[in-house]
Amino acid sequence: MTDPQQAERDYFANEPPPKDLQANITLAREFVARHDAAGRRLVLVTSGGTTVPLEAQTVRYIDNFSAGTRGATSAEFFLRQGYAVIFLHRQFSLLPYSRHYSHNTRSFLDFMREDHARVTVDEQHQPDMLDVLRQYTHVKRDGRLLILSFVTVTEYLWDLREVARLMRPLGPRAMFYLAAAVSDFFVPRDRMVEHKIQSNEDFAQSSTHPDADATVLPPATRTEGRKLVIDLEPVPKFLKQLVDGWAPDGIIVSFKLETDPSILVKKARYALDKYAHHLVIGNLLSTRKWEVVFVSRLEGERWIRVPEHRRTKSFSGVPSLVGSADATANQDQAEPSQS
Ligand code: 9Z3
Repeated sequence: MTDPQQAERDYFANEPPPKDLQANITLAREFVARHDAAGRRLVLVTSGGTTVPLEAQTVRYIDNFSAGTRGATSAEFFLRQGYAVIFLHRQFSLLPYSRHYSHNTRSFLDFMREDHARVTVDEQHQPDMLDVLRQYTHVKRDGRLLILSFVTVTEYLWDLREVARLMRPLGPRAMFYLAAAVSDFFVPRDRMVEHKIQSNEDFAQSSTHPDADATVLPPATRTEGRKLVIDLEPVPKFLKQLVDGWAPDGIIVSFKLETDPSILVKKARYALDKYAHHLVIGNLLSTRKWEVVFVSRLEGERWIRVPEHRRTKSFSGVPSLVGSADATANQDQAEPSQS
């Protein structure tokens, strides 16, 4: 069994940091210091899916499912509660506030019309848009939202580690709300091919990136005959490191995503015990919009469900569990109902 600290050292020694890491650290350092001085609670919300590039000059990649609805919606709720929020999200996934008018089949332009050569918002959309605009303006005026982005799993982990270290001095005033869908497997840099994988055998590459130590293992992506073979390695388990090494006194809320209802609670409990997080929120891909299960040491297992009659789309077209005022919490131990 690999020592997690050694796995961490190896990972960050081998996987190059994102180009914008220093810029992100500078922004986050100022943000954390300012809100720490104001005595505010701070939460790092992660959101969206991470990618796993298959080539160094990336044309193909493996993606993790997530639109960013959970993260962007939750960030708005934290902001409403007075938190300062670092929103670490997958580039181009949903953002707090603008999510109400983006990524929909309806364009934001559909909410507007021309009135005497000026742009105005349609009468029917005025109340909702005014409400969103006021929240957004308020948060912007207070400088309480910092938006950072990642694309690959390696960028995500570098950003997570550095931001967590900056938040460490806040102790339990720092929360980590890990809604991003993070890849479990990846292509290590020293086994990554440099150029686009070729389907034509005559053009197939046998060598990896020039920095790579090709004597260790063959490229992780290679053609064998006409087949493409992808040989991924496990991403080291960082969820424990977050608790032990990077931000040991922070409050950690992580999400567990499954598709098989019969293992969801078991896996969430396992994560709670293994990683010593404060709360693990389990959800199933098919029902995540209206039911989640909270698994914690204090309360055991608690399902939260949006009542059936509320499971309609909001004006933004995005049904949302977090956004529902009358989501019910119940203590039932039953397996989630499938819809
Ligand atoms: C989640 O389970 C999120 O709730 C969703 C949200 C990704 C399902 P959307 O963005 O979806 O609203 O479309 N996130 C965590 C997924 C994850 O990768 N968890 C890891 C795991 O299950 C632990 S951090 O192993």
